[in-house]
Amino acid sequence: MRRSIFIALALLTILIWTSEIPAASWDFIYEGDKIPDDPALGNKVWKVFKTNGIKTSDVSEITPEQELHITDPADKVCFFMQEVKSAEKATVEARVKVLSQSGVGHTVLLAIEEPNVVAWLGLFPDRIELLKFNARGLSHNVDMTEYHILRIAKDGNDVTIYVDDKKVIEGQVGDTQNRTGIIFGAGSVAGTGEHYWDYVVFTTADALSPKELPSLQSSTTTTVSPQGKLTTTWGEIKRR
Ligand SMILES: [Ca+2]
Repeated sequence: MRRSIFIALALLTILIWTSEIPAASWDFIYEGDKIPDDPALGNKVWKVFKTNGIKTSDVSEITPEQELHITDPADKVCFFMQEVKSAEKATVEARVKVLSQSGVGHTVLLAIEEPNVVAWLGLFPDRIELLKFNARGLSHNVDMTEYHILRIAKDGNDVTIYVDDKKVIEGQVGDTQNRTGIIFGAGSVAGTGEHYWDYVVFTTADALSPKELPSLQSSTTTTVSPQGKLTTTWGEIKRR
Protein backbone atom coordinates (compact mmCIF):
# COMPACT_ATOMS: atom_id res chain seq x y z
CA MET A 1 0.00 0.00 0.00
CA ARG A 2 2.72 2.42 1.02
CA ARG A 3 4.62 1.44 -2.12
CA SER A 4 1.68 2.20 -4.40
CA ILE A 5 1.23 5.60 -2.76
CA PHE A 6 4.89 6.26 -3.38
CA ILE A 7 4.53 5.29 -7.04
CA ALA A 8 1.44 7.47 -7.40
CA LEU A 9 3.24 10.43 -5.88
CA ALA A 10 6.24 9.83 -8.14
CA LEU A 11 4.00 9.76 -11.23
CA LEU A 12 2.24 12.93 -10.09
CA THR A 13 5.59 14.62 -9.61
CA ILE A 14 6.65 13.61 -13.13
CA LEU A 15 3.36 14.90 -14.58
CA ILE A 16 3.72 18.26 -12.82
CA TRP A 17 7.36 18.48 -13.82
CA THR A 18 6.70 17.76 -17.51
CA SER A 19 3.85 20.29 -17.60
CA GLU A 20 6.28 22.95 -16.39
CA ILE A 21 8.86 22.47 -19.11
CA PRO A 22 8.99 25.95 -20.67
CA ALA A 23 7.91 26.51 -24.24
CA ALA A 24 10.41 27.74 -26.81
CA SER A 25 11.66 31.24 -26.16
CA TRP A 26 13.83 33.88 -27.83
CA ASP A 27 17.54 33.54 -26.96
CA PHE A 28 18.31 37.14 -27.82
CA ILE A 29 16.23 40.32 -27.87
CA TYR A 30 17.33 43.61 -29.42
CA GLU A 31 14.74 46.29 -28.77
CA GLY A 32 15.97 49.00 -31.15
CA ASP A 33 16.49 51.33 -28.22
CA LYS A 34 20.23 51.80 -28.67
CA ILE A 35 22.63 51.99 -31.63
CA PRO A 36 23.69 48.33 -32.19
CA ASP A 37 27.32 48.90 -31.16
CA ASP A 38 26.48 51.11 -28.17
CA PRO A 39 28.64 49.78 -25.29
CA ALA A 40 25.58 50.23 -23.05
CA LEU A 41 24.22 47.05 -24.67
CA GLY A 42 26.89 45.15 -22.73
CA ASN A 43 27.16 41.52 -23.81
CA LYS A 44 24.35 42.15 -26.33
CA VAL A 45 26.38 44.58 -28.40
CA TRP A 46 26.39 43.80 -32.17
CA LYS A 47 29.50 43.36 -34.30
CA VAL A 48 29.40 46.05 -37.01
CA PHE A 49 30.58 45.71 -40.62
CA LYS A 50 30.91 49.26 -41.90
CA THR A 51 32.84 51.55 -44.22
CA ASN A 52 36.26 52.38 -42.78
CA GLY A 53 36.34 55.63 -40.88
CA ILE A 54 32.60 56.11 -40.35
CA LYS A 55 30.73 55.82 -37.09
CA THR A 56 27.59 53.70 -36.86
CA SER A 57 25.79 56.87 -35.80
CA ASP A 58 26.73 58.46 -39.14
CA VAL A 59 24.12 56.25 -40.85
CA SER A 60 21.77 55.40 -38.00
CA GLU A 61 19.92 56.93 -35.08
CA ILE A 62 17.47 55.91 -32.39
CA THR A 63 14.09 57.61 -32.80
CA PRO A 64 11.98 58.93 -29.90
CA GLU A 65 9.82 55.81 -30.48
CA GLN A 66 12.91 53.67 -29.83
CA GLU A 67 13.39 52.34 -33.33
CA LEU A 68 16.71 51.99 -35.11
CA HIS A 69 16.44 54.31 -38.13
CA ILE A 70 19.04 53.62 -40.84
CA THR A 71 19.69 56.10 -43.64
CA ASP A 72 22.12 54.39 -46.02
CA PRO A 73 23.91 56.49 -48.66
CA ALA A 74 25.56 55.37 -51.93
CA ASP A 75 29.09 55.33 -50.56
CA LYS A 76 28.65 53.52 -47.25
CA VAL A 77 27.78 50.10 -45.85
CA CYS A 78 26.71 49.34 -42.28
CA PHE A 79 25.27 46.07 -41.06
CA PHE A 80 25.20 44.20 -37.79
CA MET A 81 25.96 40.64 -36.67
CA GLN A 82 25.50 38.52 -33.59
CA GLU A 83 27.89 35.57 -33.85
CA VAL A 84 26.40 32.23 -32.80
CA LYS A 85 27.93 28.78 -32.31
CA SER A 86 25.59 27.14 -34.80
CA ALA A 87 22.95 28.47 -37.16
CA GLU A 88 21.98 25.10 -38.62
CA LYS A 89 18.52 25.47 -37.09
CA ALA A 90 17.58 29.00 -36.19
CA THR A 91 14.72 31.49 -36.17
CA VAL A 92 15.07 35.26 -36.51
CA GLU A 93 12.24 37.77 -36.36
CA ALA A 94 12.22 41.53 -36.92
CA ARG A 95 9.54 44.23 -36.89
CA VAL A 96 10.68 46.46 -39.70
CA LYS A 97 9.62 48.90 -42.39
CA VAL A 98 11.46 49.99 -45.55
CA LEU A 99 10.72 53.41 -46.99
CA SER A 100 13.21 53.18 -49.86
CA GLN A 101 15.70 50.77 -51.44
CA SER A 102 17.83 51.27 -54.51
CA GLY A 103 20.43 48.64 -55.29
CA VAL A 104 21.16 44.92 -55.17
CA GLY A 105 18.96 42.54 -53.16
CA HIS A 106 21.01 42.65 -49.97
CA THR A 107 20.94 46.46 -49.72
CA VAL A 108 18.38 46.00 -46.93
CA LEU A 109 18.99 42.62 -45.35
CA LEU A 110 17.82 40.23 -42.64
CA ALA A 111 19.72 36.94 -42.60
CA ILE A 112 20.82 33.74 -40.92
CA GLU A 113 24.31 32.68 -42.02
CA GLU A 114 26.47 29.58 -41.79
CA PRO A 115 29.60 29.20 -43.91
CA ASN A 116 28.36 28.71 -47.49
CA VAL A 117 24.81 28.14 -46.22
CA VAL A 118 22.92 31.39 -45.93
CA ALA A 119 19.29 32.42 -45.65
CA TRP A 120 19.31 36.02 -46.94
CA LEU A 121 16.03 37.91 -46.98
CA GLY A 122 16.18 41.05 -49.12
CA LEU A 123 13.74 43.79 -48.11
CA PHE A 124 12.20 46.23 -50.60
CA PRO A 125 9.44 48.84 -50.21
CA ASP A 126 7.02 46.61 -52.20
CA ARG A 127 8.21 43.06 -51.45
CA ILE A 128 10.54 40.69 -49.66
CA GLU A 129 12.76 38.22 -51.51
CA LEU A 130 14.65 35.08 -50.45
CA LEU A 131 17.84 35.96 -52.31
CA LYS A 132 19.50 33.57 -54.74
CA PHE A 133 22.34 35.85 -55.83
CA ASN A 134 22.73 35.23 -59.57
CA ALA A 135 19.21 33.89 -60.03
CA ARG A 136 15.88 35.51 -59.26
CA GLY A 137 14.77 34.52 -55.78
CA LEU A 138 11.36 33.64 -54.43
CA SER A 139 9.54 36.83 -53.56
CA HIS A 140 6.36 37.89 -51.81
CA ASN A 141 4.62 41.20 -52.45
CA VAL A 142 3.94 43.20 -49.31
CA ASP A 143 3.81 46.94 -48.60
CA MET A 144 6.95 47.23 -46.49
CA THR A 145 6.56 51.00 -46.13
CA GLU A 146 4.27 50.01 -43.24
CA TYR A 147 5.58 47.98 -40.32
CA HIS A 148 5.47 44.19 -40.66
CA ILE A 149 6.83 41.34 -38.59
CA LEU A 150 9.18 39.25 -40.74
CA ARG A 151 10.44 35.84 -39.65
CA ILE A 152 13.07 33.53 -41.17
CA ALA A 153 13.02 29.92 -39.93
CA LYS A 154 16.05 27.97 -41.18
CA ASP A 155 16.10 24.18 -40.80
CA GLY A 156 19.33 22.97 -42.41
CA ASN A 157 18.95 23.94 -46.07
CA ASP A 158 15.20 24.61 -45.84
CA VAL A 159 14.00 28.16 -45.29
CA THR A 160 10.49 29.29 -44.40
CA ILE A 161 9.54 32.96 -44.39
CA TYR A 162 6.59 34.36 -42.43
CA VAL A 163 4.99 37.81 -42.61
CA ASP A 164 2.79 38.75 -39.65
CA ASP A 165 2.61 35.07 -38.59
CA LYS A 166 1.57 33.85 -42.09
CA LYS A 167 3.82 31.54 -44.12
CA VAL A 168 4.59 33.26 -47.42
CA ILE A 169 7.75 31.65 -48.85
CA GLU A 170 9.21 28.13 -48.67
CA GLY A 171 12.63 27.84 -50.28
CA GLN A 172 16.28 26.87 -50.01
CA VAL A 173 19.41 28.51 -48.70
CA GLY A 174 22.02 30.21 -50.86
CA ASP A 175 25.80 30.35 -50.38
CA THR A 176 28.92 32.58 -50.57
CA GLN A 177 29.53 33.78 -47.00
CA ASN A 178 31.93 32.58 -44.35
CA ARG A 179 30.23 33.83 -41.19
CA THR A 180 28.07 32.11 -38.58
CA GLY A 181 25.52 34.48 -37.16
CA ILE A 182 22.40 36.57 -37.35
CA ILE A 183 22.68 39.63 -39.60
CA PHE A 184 20.63 42.73 -40.35
CA GLY A 185 21.09 46.23 -41.71
CA ALA A 186 22.43 48.01 -44.80
CA GLY A 187 24.43 45.41 -46.73
CA SER A 188 25.55 47.23 -49.88
CA VAL A 189 28.08 50.04 -50.35
CA ALA A 190 26.55 51.30 -53.62
CA GLY A 191 22.94 50.60 -52.67
CA THR A 192 20.87 53.17 -50.80
CA GLY A 193 17.97 52.83 -48.46
CA GLU A 194 15.97 54.13 -45.55
CA HIS A 195 14.61 51.62 -43.05
CA TYR A 196 13.31 51.36 -39.47
CA TRP A 197 13.91 48.40 -37.14
CA ASP A 198 11.61 48.21 -34.12
CA TYR A 199 13.15 44.98 -32.84
CA VAL A 200 15.28 41.98 -33.87
CA VAL A 201 15.05 38.72 -31.93
CA PHE A 202 16.38 35.23 -32.55
CA THR A 203 16.86 31.72 -31.24
CA THR A 204 19.34 29.11 -32.46
CA ALA A 205 17.42 26.30 -30.75
CA ASP A 206 15.30 25.36 -33.78
CA ALA A 207 13.37 26.50 -36.86
CA LEU A 208 10.12 27.59 -35.24
CA SER A 209 6.76 28.65 -36.63
CA PRO A 210 4.79 31.46 -34.94
CA LYS A 211 2.60 28.74 -33.38
CA GLU A 212 5.64 27.09 -31.83
CA LEU A 213 7.20 30.39 -30.75
CA PRO A 214 4.86 33.42 -30.85
CA SER A 215 6.13 36.68 -32.29
CA LEU A 216 7.76 38.96 -29.75
CA GLN A 217 5.05 41.54 -30.29
CA SER A 218 2.15 39.15 -29.71
CA SER A 219 3.87 37.56 -26.72
CA THR A 220 4.22 40.95 -25.04
CA THR A 221 0.74 42.19 -25.95
CA THR A 222 -1.62 41.88 -23.00
CA THR A 223 -5.20 42.93 -22.39
CA VAL A 224 -5.27 44.86 -19.15
CA SER A 225 -8.76 46.32 -18.66
CA PRO A 226 -11.67 44.23 -17.35
CA GLN A 227 -13.65 45.22 -20.46
CA GLY A 228 -10.75 44.25 -22.69
CA LYS A 229 -10.80 47.68 -24.26
CA LEU A 230 -7.36 48.81 -23.23
CA THR A 231 -4.53 46.76 -24.66
CA THR A 232 -0.85 47.22 -24.04
CA THR A 233 1.02 47.18 -27.29
CA TRP A 234 4.67 46.41 -27.82
CA GLY A 235 5.33 50.06 -28.57
CA GLU A 236 3.74 51.20 -25.33
CA ILE A 237 5.78 48.71 -23.37
CA LYS A 238 8.94 50.00 -25.03
CA ARG A 239 8.15 53.64 -24.26
CA ARG A 240 7.71 53.04 -20.52
CA1 LIG B 1 25.05 51.98 -49.10
